[in-house]
Amino acid sequence: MEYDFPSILRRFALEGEPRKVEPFGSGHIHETFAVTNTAPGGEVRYILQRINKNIFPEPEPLQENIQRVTAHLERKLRDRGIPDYRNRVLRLFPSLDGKTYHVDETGHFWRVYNMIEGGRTYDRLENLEQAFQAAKAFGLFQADLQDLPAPPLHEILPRFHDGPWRHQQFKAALESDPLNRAAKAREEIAFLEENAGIFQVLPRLQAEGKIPVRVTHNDTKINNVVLSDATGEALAVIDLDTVMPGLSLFDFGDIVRTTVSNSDEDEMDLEKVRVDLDRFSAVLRGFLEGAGSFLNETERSHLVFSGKVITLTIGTRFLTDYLAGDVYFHVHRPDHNLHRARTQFKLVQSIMENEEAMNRLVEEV
Ligand code: GN1
Ligand code: MG
Repeated sequence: MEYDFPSILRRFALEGEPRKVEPFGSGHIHETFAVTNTAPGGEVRYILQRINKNIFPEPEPLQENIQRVTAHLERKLRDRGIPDYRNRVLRLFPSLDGKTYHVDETGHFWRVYNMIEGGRTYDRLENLEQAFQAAKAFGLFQADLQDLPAPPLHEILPRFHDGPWRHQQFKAALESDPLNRAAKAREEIAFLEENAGIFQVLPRLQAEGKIPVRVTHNDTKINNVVLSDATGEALAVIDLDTVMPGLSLFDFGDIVRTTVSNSDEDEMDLEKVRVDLDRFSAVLRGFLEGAGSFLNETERSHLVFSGKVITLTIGTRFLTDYLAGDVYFHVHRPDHNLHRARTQFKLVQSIMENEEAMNRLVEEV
């Protein structure tokens, strides 16, 4: 897609003049670009995003959430005396009409963030230290938002991690099977139907008042944290569209999903998709270092379970989107969403096989 970047960028109050705009990152939802501006003091880089309005039709509540969350985080970092605190958090740049976004002639909306400098994201982690640091960053992120002042954040994507609801959506897609794809996904469909009982557990505990709703990130895939090139520590947690009220466990679960196997989300060689206990131990220790102080007993005892249920949930969403015709997640090859679902389900299987050993690790920390 071709965009008139200069005219879009002119709508925002930025330093200098645009020199270069390039596609950036590996997100499945928005279109993301790195912008390099030439300014009197040197080059300044920004992140420009065109929001996927099929998924986020309303800019106001979305941007309001992000503005509140980032301002809160920035204040905390500053009060802790962190010298480069402005590079440790995403900051929204205002548009010329004083909003945190700009709507173009086609009705799409755009936003601009600072580029987190001196680090990068990883779709697949390279070592245990990275796993520890990334998980710790997500734990601290939750900790820092525990005292976000009222009112509650908008529920931007209602029922986002609601497993029973995701299962219903899957059944509806299977029922209509508009592209006759179900035949190709028979094994995955069978796996899901066999294991759908898993979805009932957390909603029940929540209804019984055993698991509280907190402010959570809700998309803690490992490439949503920027790690420093120099020190390896986390610089900032990014991708804040789904920060809203949620269960802490879902955040830990998605960390588990995207770290414990040394393989990609769409890995074709299923042999490679399996739990590495050292990786699990690293993310467990990291997350608890950040969030350990406020998790209750029920949350602690479901940490391993959360990895299983969120992996099943995201796998269900990939499978549903495959059946529906790839209408939600960007795809880059034929049957991509089916491959993603298959990989998730293989990982669920591996978590089940390692569940006892993983739970022992939880008891040990
Ligand atoms: C999407 O935006 P991105 O690519 O970080 C999705 C997550 C899924 C993830 C799977 C708003 O995350 O829920 O877990 O893909 N985000 C949204 O890779 O649906
Ligand atoms: Mg992302």
